[in-house]
Amino acid sequence: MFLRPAAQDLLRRTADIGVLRTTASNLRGARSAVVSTTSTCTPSPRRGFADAASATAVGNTSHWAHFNMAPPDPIIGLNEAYNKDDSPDKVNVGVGAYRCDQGAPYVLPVVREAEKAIIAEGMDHEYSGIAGDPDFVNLALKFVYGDDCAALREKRVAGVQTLSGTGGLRVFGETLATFGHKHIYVPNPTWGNHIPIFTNAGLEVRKYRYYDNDTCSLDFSNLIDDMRAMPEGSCILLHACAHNPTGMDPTVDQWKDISDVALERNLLPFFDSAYQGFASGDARKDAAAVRMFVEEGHNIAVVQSFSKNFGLYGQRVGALSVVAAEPDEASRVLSQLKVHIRPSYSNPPRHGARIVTKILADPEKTNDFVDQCMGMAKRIDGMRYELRQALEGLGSSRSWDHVTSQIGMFAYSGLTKDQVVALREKHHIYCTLDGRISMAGVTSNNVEYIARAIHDVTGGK
Ligand code: PLA
Repeated sequence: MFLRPAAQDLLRRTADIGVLRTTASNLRGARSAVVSTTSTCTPSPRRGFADAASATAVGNTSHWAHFNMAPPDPIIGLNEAYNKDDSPDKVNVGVGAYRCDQGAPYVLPVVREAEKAIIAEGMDHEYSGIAGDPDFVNLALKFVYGDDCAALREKRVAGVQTLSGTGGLRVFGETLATFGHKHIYVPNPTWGNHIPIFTNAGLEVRKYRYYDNDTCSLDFSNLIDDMRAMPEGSCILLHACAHNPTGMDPTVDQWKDISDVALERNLLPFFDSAYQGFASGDARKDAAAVRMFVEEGHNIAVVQSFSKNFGLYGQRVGALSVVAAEPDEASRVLSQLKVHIRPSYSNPPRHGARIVTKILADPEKTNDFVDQCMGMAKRIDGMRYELRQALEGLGSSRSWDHVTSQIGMFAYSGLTKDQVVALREKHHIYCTLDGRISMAGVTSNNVEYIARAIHDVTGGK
Protein backbone atom coordinates (compact mmCIF):
# COMPACT_ATOMS: atom_id res chain seq x y z
CA MET A 1 0.00 0.00 0.00
CA PHE A 2 1.28 3.44 -0.89
CA LEU A 3 1.42 5.86 2.03
CA ARG A 4 2.27 9.50 1.85
CA PRO A 5 5.38 10.62 3.74
CA ALA A 6 3.29 12.09 6.55
CA ALA A 7 1.40 8.86 6.93
CA GLN A 8 4.63 6.88 6.95
CA ASP A 9 5.98 9.22 9.58
CA LEU A 10 2.87 8.70 11.67
CA LEU A 11 3.27 4.94 11.47
CA ARG A 12 6.93 5.19 12.41
CA ARG A 13 6.10 7.41 15.40
CA THR A 14 3.35 5.06 16.43
CA ALA A 15 5.87 2.21 16.35
CA ASP A 16 8.43 4.28 18.30
CA ILE A 17 6.03 4.77 21.14
CA GLY A 18 5.36 1.05 21.16
CA VAL A 19 5.38 1.03 24.95
CA LEU A 20 1.91 2.45 24.84
CA ARG A 21 0.78 0.22 22.01
CA THR A 22 0.19 -3.28 23.09
CA THR A 23 -1.25 -4.92 19.99
CA ALA A 24 -0.60 -4.90 16.30
CA SER A 25 -4.27 -4.14 15.77
CA ASN A 26 -3.72 -0.65 17.15
CA LEU A 27 -1.18 -0.08 14.45
CA ARG A 28 -3.60 -1.34 11.83
CA GLY A 29 -6.17 1.06 13.30
CA ALA A 30 -3.72 3.93 13.01
CA ARG A 31 -2.97 2.98 9.40
CA SER A 32 -6.60 2.95 8.35
CA ALA A 33 -7.27 6.16 10.26
CA VAL A 34 -4.44 7.84 8.40
CA VAL A 35 -5.55 6.61 5.01
CA SER A 36 -9.16 7.52 5.54
CA THR A 37 -8.28 10.99 6.81
CA THR A 38 -5.83 11.85 4.10
CA SER A 39 -7.88 10.31 1.30
CA THR A 40 -10.74 12.71 1.98
CA CYS A 41 -8.48 15.73 1.37
CA THR A 42 -9.16 17.63 -1.81
CA PRO A 43 -5.88 18.52 -3.50
CA SER A 44 -5.52 22.29 -3.83
CA PRO A 45 -2.17 24.04 -4.11
CA ARG A 46 -1.40 26.37 -1.23
CA ARG A 47 0.25 29.74 -1.44
CA GLY A 48 2.39 31.50 1.14
CA PHE A 49 3.50 29.92 4.42
CA ALA A 50 6.90 29.12 3.00
CA ASP A 51 8.04 26.99 5.93
CA ALA A 52 4.94 24.91 6.02
CA ALA A 53 4.98 24.51 2.26
CA SER A 54 8.59 23.41 2.15
CA ALA A 55 8.03 21.01 5.02
CA THR A 56 5.52 19.05 2.96
CA ALA A 57 6.51 16.79 0.11
CA VAL A 58 5.58 17.64 -3.47
CA GLY A 59 2.06 16.50 -4.14
CA ASN A 60 1.05 16.90 -0.53
CA THR A 61 -1.75 19.34 -0.49
CA SER A 62 -3.31 19.27 2.93
CA HIS A 63 -2.65 22.14 5.31
CA TRP A 64 -1.79 19.56 7.94
CA ALA A 65 0.44 17.24 5.97
CA HIS A 66 3.57 18.47 7.73
CA PHE A 67 2.12 17.77 11.17
CA ASN A 68 3.91 14.79 12.60
CA MET A 69 2.38 12.56 15.24
CA ALA A 70 3.03 13.73 18.77
CA PRO A 71 3.64 11.07 21.37
CA PRO A 72 0.76 10.31 23.71
CA ASP A 73 0.79 12.08 27.08
CA PRO A 74 2.81 9.95 29.53
CA ILE A 75 -0.02 10.01 32.10
CA ILE A 76 -3.38 10.77 30.45
CA GLY A 77 -2.26 8.79 27.36
CA LEU A 78 -2.38 5.67 29.52
CA ASN A 79 -6.17 5.92 29.71
CA GLU A 80 -6.35 5.68 25.94
CA ALA A 81 -4.05 2.64 25.84
CA TYR A 82 -6.00 1.04 28.69
CA ASN A 83 -9.34 1.63 26.96
CA LYS A 84 -8.06 -0.07 23.82
CA ASP A 85 -6.86 -3.12 25.71
CA ASP A 86 -9.55 -5.82 25.56
CA SER A 87 -8.06 -8.13 28.17
CA PRO A 88 -10.54 -8.90 30.97
CA ASP A 89 -7.63 -8.68 33.42
CA LYS A 90 -6.61 -5.11 32.59
CA VAL A 91 -5.92 -2.71 35.45
CA ASN A 92 -5.54 1.07 35.24
CA VAL A 93 -3.19 2.41 37.88
CA GLY A 94 -1.90 5.26 35.73
CA VAL A 95 -3.76 8.53 36.26
CA GLY A 96 -4.33 9.55 39.87
CA ALA A 97 -8.10 9.27 39.87
CA TYR A 98 -9.75 7.74 42.90
CA ARG A 99 -11.75 4.54 42.50
CA CYS A 100 -13.98 2.92 45.09
CA ASP A 101 -13.18 -0.64 46.14
CA GLN A 102 -15.37 -1.91 43.28
CA GLY A 103 -13.07 -0.09 40.86
CA ALA A 104 -15.64 2.57 39.86
CA PRO A 105 -15.28 6.36 39.87
CA TYR A 106 -16.49 7.84 43.13
CA VAL A 107 -18.65 10.92 43.67
CA LEU A 108 -18.53 12.12 47.28
CA PRO A 109 -22.04 12.03 48.80
CA VAL A 110 -21.55 15.61 50.02
CA VAL A 111 -20.83 16.65 46.43
CA ARG A 112 -24.07 15.00 45.27
CA GLU A 113 -25.99 16.90 47.95
CA ALA A 114 -24.42 20.19 46.96
CA GLU A 115 -25.25 19.53 43.31
CA LYS A 116 -28.90 18.90 44.14
CA ALA A 117 -29.06 22.16 46.12
CA ILE A 118 -27.50 24.08 43.22
CA ILE A 119 -29.96 22.66 40.69
CA ALA A 120 -32.86 23.41 43.04
CA GLU A 121 -31.78 27.05 43.25
CA GLY A 122 -32.14 27.38 39.48
CA MET A 123 -28.99 29.51 39.13
CA ASP A 124 -28.24 31.32 35.89
CA HIS A 125 -25.25 30.69 33.66
CA GLU A 126 -23.84 34.17 33.34
CA TYR A 127 -20.12 34.68 32.91
CA SER A 128 -17.93 34.67 35.98
CA GLY A 129 -15.60 37.58 36.49
CA ILE A 130 -12.07 37.09 35.17
CA ALA A 131 -10.93 36.12 38.67
CA GLY A 132 -13.86 33.73 39.11
CA ASP A 133 -16.39 33.53 41.88
CA PRO A 134 -15.26 35.69 44.84
CA ASP A 135 -17.13 33.51 47.38
CA PHE A 136 -15.37 30.45 46.07
CA VAL A 137 -12.00 32.20 46.13
CA ASN A 138 -12.45 33.36 49.74
CA LEU A 139 -13.44 29.89 50.89
CA ALA A 140 -10.67 28.21 48.92
CA LEU A 141 -8.10 30.50 50.52
CA LYS A 142 -9.43 29.81 54.02
CA PHE A 143 -9.30 26.11 53.22
CA VAL A 144 -5.57 26.25 52.58
CA TYR A 145 -4.33 29.16 54.74
CA GLY A 146 -6.65 28.48 57.69
CA ASP A 147 -9.48 30.60 59.15
CA ASP A 148 -7.12 32.43 61.47
CA CYS A 149 -4.45 33.36 58.90
CA ALA A 150 -3.12 36.85 59.60
CA ALA A 151 -2.32 37.51 55.93
CA LEU A 152 -5.96 36.83 55.01
CA ARG A 153 -7.18 39.02 57.83
CA GLU A 154 -4.87 41.80 56.70
CA LYS A 155 -6.24 41.47 53.14
CA ARG A 156 -2.85 40.96 51.60
CA VAL A 157 -3.58 37.76 49.70
CA ALA A 158 -4.45 38.03 46.01
CA GLY A 159 -6.60 35.10 44.88
CA VAL A 160 -8.20 33.97 41.64
CA GLN A 161 -10.21 30.95 40.60
CA THR A 162 -8.35 28.92 38.00
CA LEU A 163 -8.87 26.11 35.54
CA SER A 164 -7.97 23.62 38.21
CA GLY A 165 -4.40 23.12 39.35
CA THR A 166 -2.96 22.96 35.86
CA GLY A 167 -4.48 26.31 34.87
CA GLY A 168 -3.22 27.97 38.06
CA LEU A 169 0.32 26.69 37.49
CA ARG A 170 0.32 28.01 33.96
CA VAL A 171 -1.09 31.43 34.88
CA PHE A 172 1.45 31.86 37.65
CA GLY A 173 4.30 30.62 35.44
CA GLU A 174 3.40 33.19 32.78
CA THR A 175 3.10 35.92 35.37
CA LEU A 176 6.54 35.10 36.75
CA ALA A 177 8.03 35.18 33.27
CA THR A 178 6.45 38.58 32.60
CA PHE A 179 7.94 39.98 35.78
CA GLY A 180 11.52 38.99 35.15
CA HIS A 181 11.84 35.39 36.28
CA LYS A 182 13.90 33.39 33.82
CA HIS A 183 13.77 30.00 35.55
CA ILE A 184 11.92 27.94 38.12
CA TYR A 185 13.18 25.07 40.28
CA VAL A 186 11.11 21.90 40.54
CA PRO A 187 11.90 18.75 42.54
CA ASN A 188 13.50 15.79 40.83
CA PRO A 189 11.31 13.87 40.26
CA THR A 190 8.11 15.87 40.00
CA TRP A 191 4.70 15.62 38.36
CA GLY A 192 5.66 15.24 34.70
CA ASN A 193 3.38 18.01 33.49
CA HIS A 194 5.17 20.66 35.57
CA ILE A 195 7.95 20.70 33.01
CA PRO A 196 5.93 21.51 29.87
CA ILE A 197 3.64 23.84 31.83
CA PHE A 198 6.51 26.05 32.95
CA THR A 199 8.47 25.70 29.72
CA ASN A 200 5.42 26.82 27.75
CA ALA A 201 4.99 29.68 30.21
CA GLY A 202 8.44 30.89 29.13
CA LEU A 203 10.57 29.67 32.04
CA GLU A 204 13.66 27.51 32.05
CA VAL A 205 12.90 24.52 34.26
CA ARG A 206 15.70 23.58 36.64
CA LYS A 207 15.67 20.66 39.06
CA TYR A 208 16.67 20.29 42.66
CA ARG A 209 17.42 16.93 44.25
CA TYR A 210 14.51 15.51 46.17
CA TYR A 211 14.47 11.72 46.29
CA ASP A 212 17.08 9.06 46.88
CA ASN A 213 16.26 6.05 44.71
CA ASP A 214 18.60 3.77 46.65
CA THR A 215 17.05 4.36 50.04
CA CYS A 216 13.54 5.16 48.70
CA SER A 217 13.44 8.24 50.89
CA LEU A 218 13.78 12.00 50.83
CA ASP A 219 17.25 13.15 49.74
CA PHE A 220 17.11 15.90 52.31
CA SER A 221 20.72 17.04 52.62
CA ASN A 222 21.08 17.34 48.85
CA LEU A 223 17.76 19.18 48.68
CA ILE A 224 19.10 21.74 51.14
CA ASP A 225 22.46 21.96 49.32
CA ASP A 226 20.68 22.57 46.04
CA MET A 227 18.53 25.26 47.62
CA ARG A 228 21.62 26.99 48.97
CA ALA A 229 23.05 27.05 45.44
CA MET A 230 19.94 28.66 43.90
CA PRO A 231 20.37 32.25 42.72
CA GLU A 232 18.73 34.69 45.11
CA GLY A 233 15.11 35.41 44.37
CA SER A 234 14.56 32.16 42.43
CA CYS A 235 11.13 30.59 42.48
CA ILE A 236 11.10 27.09 43.97
CA LEU A 237 8.14 24.82 43.41
CA LEU A 238 7.25 22.71 46.44
CA HIS A 239 4.55 20.05 46.65
CA ALA A 240 2.41 21.12 49.60
CA CYS A 241 1.77 17.50 50.64
CA ALA A 242 1.62 13.97 49.24
CA HIS A 243 4.43 14.57 46.78
CA ASN A 244 3.68 13.25 43.31
CA PRO A 245 5.19 10.83 42.31
CA THR A 246 7.30 9.80 45.30
CA GLY A 247 4.78 9.91 48.16
CA MET A 248 7.60 11.29 50.34
CA ASP A 249 7.06 14.57 52.17
CA PRO A 250 9.48 16.45 54.41
CA THR A 251 8.82 16.14 58.15
CA VAL A 252 7.70 19.23 60.09
CA ASP A 253 11.32 19.87 61.14
CA GLN A 254 12.55 19.48 57.60
CA TRP A 255 9.90 21.94 56.37
CA LYS A 256 11.22 24.37 58.95
CA ASP A 257 14.76 23.97 57.56
CA ILE A 258 13.47 24.43 54.01
CA SER A 259 11.71 27.59 55.14
CA ASP A 260 14.89 28.90 56.81
CA VAL A 261 17.03 28.35 53.74
CA ALA A 262 14.36 29.89 51.53
CA LEU A 263 14.45 32.99 53.74
CA GLU A 264 18.26 33.08 53.69
CA ARG A 265 18.32 32.93 49.89
CA ASN A 266 15.24 35.14 49.49
CA LEU A 267 13.62 32.38 47.43
CA LEU A 268 10.00 32.52 46.32
CA PRO A 269 8.26 29.36 47.59
CA PHE A 270 5.49 28.30 45.25
CA PHE A 271 3.28 25.53 46.60
CA ASP A 272 1.42 23.12 44.38
CA SER A 273 -1.38 21.82 46.59
CA ALA A 274 -3.08 19.09 44.57
CA TYR A 275 -3.68 16.52 47.32
CA GLN A 276 -4.89 18.39 50.40
CA GLY A 277 -6.57 15.60 52.38
CA PHE A 278 -4.73 12.69 50.82
CA ALA A 279 -1.58 12.90 52.96
CA SER A 280 -2.75 12.59 56.57
CA GLY A 281 -6.36 11.97 55.59
CA ASP A 282 -7.34 15.24 57.31
CA ALA A 283 -7.62 18.02 54.75
CA ARG A 284 -7.06 20.66 57.44
CA LYS A 285 -3.81 19.14 58.67
CA ASP A 286 -2.43 18.71 55.19
CA ALA A 287 -2.07 22.46 54.77
CA ALA A 288 0.52 22.62 57.58
CA ALA A 289 3.53 23.44 55.38
CA VAL A 290 1.72 26.25 53.56
CA ARG A 291 0.56 27.73 56.87
CA MET A 292 4.03 27.45 58.42
CA PHE A 293 5.60 29.34 55.52
CA VAL A 294 3.09 32.18 55.82
CA GLU A 295 3.70 32.38 59.56
CA GLU A 296 7.44 32.46 58.92
CA GLY A 297 6.91 35.59 56.85
CA HIS A 298 7.31 34.25 53.29
CA ASN A 299 5.38 35.91 50.50
CA ILE A 300 4.42 32.57 48.98
CA ALA A 301 2.23 31.61 46.06
CA VAL A 302 -0.13 28.62 46.17
CA VAL A 303 -2.00 26.71 43.53
CA GLN A 304 -4.88 24.56 44.76
CA SER A 305 -6.57 21.77 42.89
CA PHE A 306 -9.97 20.46 43.96
CA SER A 307 -9.80 17.55 41.51
CA LYS A 308 -8.69 14.80 43.84
CA ASN A 309 -9.87 15.78 47.32
CA PHE A 310 -13.38 16.79 46.18
CA GLY A 311 -13.40 14.27 43.32
CA LEU A 312 -14.22 17.04 40.84
CA TYR A 313 -11.68 16.03 38.20
CA GLY A 314 -13.57 17.06 35.07
CA GLN A 315 -15.10 20.18 36.61
CA ARG A 316 -11.71 21.93 36.64
CA VAL A 317 -11.87 23.66 40.01
CA GLY A 318 -8.78 25.41 41.28
CA ALA A 319 -7.39 28.55 42.82
CA LEU A 320 -4.17 30.53 42.62
CA SER A 321 -3.16 32.87 45.40
CA VAL A 322 -0.24 35.10 46.19
CA VAL A 323 0.63 36.42 49.65
CA ALA A 324 1.79 40.01 49.34
CA ALA A 325 3.46 42.40 51.78
CA GLU A 326 0.44 44.67 52.03
CA PRO A 327 -3.07 45.09 50.55
CA ASP A 328 -2.12 47.50 47.79
CA GLU A 329 0.58 45.15 46.55
CA ALA A 330 -1.96 42.31 46.63
CA SER A 331 -4.33 44.37 44.43
CA ARG A 332 -1.59 45.01 41.92
CA VAL A 333 -0.67 41.32 41.80
CA LEU A 334 -4.34 40.42 41.35
CA SER A 335 -4.63 42.82 38.43
CA GLN A 336 -1.65 41.15 36.74
CA LEU A 337 -3.03 37.64 37.24
CA LYS A 338 -6.21 38.81 35.53
CA VAL A 339 -4.18 40.21 32.65
CA HIS A 340 -2.89 36.68 32.03
CA ILE A 341 -6.24 34.95 32.46
CA ARG A 342 -8.31 37.16 30.16
CA PRO A 343 -6.58 36.37 26.84
CA SER A 344 -6.05 32.78 27.88
CA TYR A 345 -9.56 31.51 28.70
CA SER A 346 -11.32 34.73 29.69
CA ASN A 347 -12.92 33.44 32.89
CA PRO A 348 -13.28 30.10 34.67
CA PRO A 349 -16.22 27.65 34.64
CA ARG A 350 -18.89 28.00 37.31
CA HIS A 351 -20.46 24.67 38.24
CA GLY A 352 -17.60 22.96 40.06
CA ALA A 353 -16.74 26.12 41.98
CA ARG A 354 -20.36 26.38 43.10
CA ILE A 355 -20.17 22.83 44.46
CA VAL A 356 -17.04 23.59 46.49
CA THR A 357 -18.57 26.87 47.68
CA LYS A 358 -21.75 25.12 48.88
CA ILE A 359 -19.65 22.68 50.88
CA LEU A 360 -17.04 25.01 52.35
CA ALA A 361 -19.60 27.69 53.24
CA ASP A 362 -21.40 25.23 55.51
CA PRO A 363 -19.52 23.86 58.57
CA GLU A 364 -21.58 20.69 58.65
CA LYS A 365 -21.02 19.95 54.98
CA THR A 366 -17.34 20.77 55.45
CA ASN A 367 -17.13 18.16 58.20
CA ASP A 368 -18.85 15.64 55.93
CA PHE A 369 -16.34 16.48 53.23
CA VAL A 370 -13.41 15.98 55.62
CA ASP A 371 -14.81 12.59 56.68
CA GLN A 372 -15.45 11.46 53.13
CA CYS A 373 -12.02 12.57 51.98
CA MET A 374 -10.56 10.71 54.95
CA GLY A 375 -12.48 7.64 53.80
CA MET A 376 -10.72 7.79 50.42
CA ALA A 377 -7.31 8.25 52.04
CA LYS A 378 -7.93 5.31 54.38
CA ARG A 379 -8.98 2.97 51.61
CA ILE A 380 -5.77 3.84 49.74
CA ASP A 381 -3.75 3.24 52.89
CA GLY A 382 -5.37 -0.13 53.36
CA MET A 383 -4.42 -1.05 49.81
CA ARG A 384 -0.80 -0.08 50.50
CA TYR A 385 -0.68 -2.66 53.29
CA GLU A 386 -2.42 -5.31 51.21
CA LEU A 387 -0.11 -4.78 48.26
CA ARG A 388 2.98 -4.93 50.42
CA GLN A 389 1.75 -8.04 52.26
CA ALA A 390 0.89 -9.76 49.00
CA LEU A 391 4.34 -8.99 47.57
CA GLU A 392 6.07 -10.22 50.70
CA GLY A 393 3.80 -13.28 50.78
CA LEU A 394 5.03 -14.24 47.32
CA GLY A 395 8.54 -14.44 48.73
CA SER A 396 10.03 -11.37 47.10
CA SER A 397 13.55 -10.76 48.36
CA ARG A 398 13.28 -7.02 47.68
CA SER A 399 12.04 -4.73 50.44
CA TRP A 400 8.57 -3.31 49.81
CA ASP A 401 8.55 -1.16 52.96
CA HIS A 402 8.35 1.99 50.88
CA VAL A 403 4.89 1.02 49.61
CA THR A 404 3.57 1.64 53.12
CA SER A 405 5.93 4.41 54.20
CA GLN A 406 4.95 6.57 51.22
CA ILE A 407 1.77 8.62 51.47
CA GLY A 408 -0.86 10.08 49.17
CA MET A 409 -2.20 8.64 45.96
CA PHE A 410 0.89 7.03 44.55
CA ALA A 411 3.37 4.28 45.23
CA TYR A 412 6.71 5.06 43.67
CA SER A 413 7.44 1.42 43.24
CA GLY A 414 11.03 1.41 42.03
CA LEU A 415 10.08 -0.71 39.00
CA THR A 416 12.31 -0.06 36.01
CA LYS A 417 11.00 1.13 32.67
CA ASP A 418 11.41 -2.36 31.22
CA GLN A 419 9.48 -3.85 34.10
CA VAL A 420 6.69 -1.30 33.60
CA VAL A 421 6.53 -2.23 29.92
CA ALA A 422 6.41 -5.91 30.83
CA LEU A 423 3.59 -5.20 33.28
CA ARG A 424 1.66 -3.64 30.43
CA GLU A 425 2.44 -6.10 27.70
CA LYS A 426 2.25 -9.29 29.69
CA HIS A 427 -0.20 -8.45 32.45
CA HIS A 428 -2.28 -5.54 31.07
CA ILE A 429 -1.44 -3.35 34.06
CA TYR A 430 -1.01 0.33 33.19
CA CYS A 431 1.22 2.54 35.32
CA THR A 432 3.57 5.36 34.33
CA LEU A 433 7.03 4.58 32.94
CA ASP A 434 8.74 5.89 36.09
CA GLY A 435 7.15 3.01 38.02
CA ARG A 436 4.51 5.16 39.69
CA ILE A 437 1.44 3.15 40.64
CA SER A 438 -1.77 5.00 41.42
CA MET A 439 -2.82 3.30 44.65
CA ALA A 440 -6.24 4.90 44.11
CA GLY A 441 -6.84 2.31 41.39
CA VAL A 442 -5.83 -0.69 43.53
CA THR A 443 -8.81 -2.60 44.95
CA SER A 444 -9.49 -5.73 47.01
CA ASN A 445 -10.23 -7.48 43.71
CA ASN A 446 -7.07 -6.62 41.82
CA VAL A 447 -4.42 -6.27 44.54
CA GLU A 448 -3.37 -9.91 44.44
CA TYR A 449 -3.23 -9.87 40.63
CA ILE A 450 -1.08 -6.74 40.69
CA ALA A 451 1.27 -8.24 43.30
CA ARG A 452 1.70 -11.44 41.26
CA ALA A 453 2.39 -9.44 38.13
CA ILE A 454 4.98 -7.28 39.92
CA HIS A 455 6.54 -10.42 41.36
CA ASP A 456 6.72 -11.87 37.87
CA VAL A 457 8.31 -8.85 36.16
CA THR A 458 10.83 -8.33 38.96
CA GLY A 459 11.65 -12.03 39.17
CA GLY A 460 10.94 -11.75 42.88
CA LYS A 461 14.10 -9.66 43.33
N1 PLA B 1 -0.23 19.18 40.48
C1 PLA B 1 0.06 17.90 40.76
C2 PLA B 1 1.21 17.62 41.65
C3 PLA B 1 -0.70 16.87 40.21
O1 PLA B 1 -0.39 15.62 40.51
C4 PLA B 1 -1.79 17.17 39.36
C5 PLA B 1 -2.61 16.10 38.73
C6 PLA B 1 -2.05 18.53 39.13
C7 PLA B 1 -1.27 19.51 39.69
C8 PLA B 1 -3.16 19.00 38.24
O2 PLA B 1 -4.40 18.59 38.54
P1 PLA B 1 -5.69 19.35 38.01
O3 PLA B 1 -5.31 20.16 36.84
O4 PLA B 1 -6.66 18.29 37.69
O5 PLA B 1 -6.15 20.18 39.14
N2 PLA B 1 -1.98 14.87 38.49
C9 PLA B 1 -2.71 13.69 38.03
C10 PLA B 1 -3.49 13.92 36.76
C11 PLA B 1 -3.71 13.25 39.09
C12 PLA B 1 -2.71 14.49 35.60
O6 PLA B 1 -1.60 14.05 35.29
O7 PLA B 1 -3.30 15.40 34.95
C13 PLA B 1 -1.68 12.56 37.86
O8 PLA B 1 -2.09 11.44 37.54
O9 PLA B 1 -0.49 12.79 38.10
